[in-house]
Amino acid sequence: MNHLQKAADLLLNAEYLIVLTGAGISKESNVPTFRGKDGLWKQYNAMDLATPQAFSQDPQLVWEWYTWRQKLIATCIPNPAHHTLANWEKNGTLKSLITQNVDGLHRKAGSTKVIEVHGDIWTLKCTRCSFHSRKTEPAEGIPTCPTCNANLRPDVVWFGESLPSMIMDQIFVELQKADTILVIGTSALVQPAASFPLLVKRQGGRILEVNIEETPLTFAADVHLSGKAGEILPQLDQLL
Ligand code: BV8
Ligand code: ZN
Repeated sequence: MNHLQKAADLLLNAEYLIVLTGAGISKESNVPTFRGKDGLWKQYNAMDLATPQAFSQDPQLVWEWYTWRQKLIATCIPNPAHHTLANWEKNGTLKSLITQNVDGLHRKAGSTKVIEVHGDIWTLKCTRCSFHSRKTEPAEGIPTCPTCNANLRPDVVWFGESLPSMIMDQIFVELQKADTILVIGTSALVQPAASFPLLVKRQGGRILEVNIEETPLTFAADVHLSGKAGEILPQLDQLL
């Protein structure tokens, strides 16, 4: 039996299917990945920009990078992989979707049960008070707080920052219920997200992986589907 059919059978027999996505699912929407050959971090070092230290040292540089990404993401549209997952939510195949992406493309495709573990690139929060807001236009310069005038920052999770506890609680509820996790387009390097599939495995669940290359998770996958998410997800959908 080929891998695709085996994966489809596992999806059909799943009682509680959840999905974990990374930057690879948005690659075919022209959102650059982080670590691929044309990855975002290639031009910049992740540790130079997506950290609280970088922001306090040079908020201008960090905001230039986020504004550049916002402008890029504003022109991107969901691809067939995002649409397939949105349809699977509607027809009950998929119970919840955990994404590491901050590009909002799952919501744009119509998914609603989305847990954005690293936040949303369009949201801002104050570096001093509790002010928080969401923009649809890219930032200009360093936005300041209308309440206390301090610098605003992107409300995303940077390296060295822990994920919001409310988000972690939601994730553990989903992981405990899951008997199957479909992992799409992540290099499985960033913690704690990279460990989520292993938690499902440890409780007797199955891991399906869709990626154009092998990752540190491939050894634990029950099925590894090698290829582009935008092509494989519709093929899987045909078999369900
Ligand atoms: C935490 C949000 C602790 C912002 C991001 C050693 C040194 C320093 C730190 C650490 C360390 N060891 C562990 C850490 C902790 C660190 C970490 O994991 N570092 C790694 C890199 C070693 N983690 C953290 O700091 C996390 N917090 O641990 O807190 C703590 C605990 C308690 C109290 C206080 C603190 C926070 C991590 C979150 C960082 N924020 N982004 C922003 O986006 O601007 S991470 C960033 O990487 C993105 O969110 C991205 O999603 C994420 C993961 O990358 P991927 O999504 O996997 O993307 P990538 O490009 O890597 O891979 C793409 C994949 O797709 C590839 O496999 C490719 O083959 C595939 N692909 C490409 N095209 C396709 C495809 N697949 C299918 N189809 C295609 N067409
Ligand atoms: Zn403020």
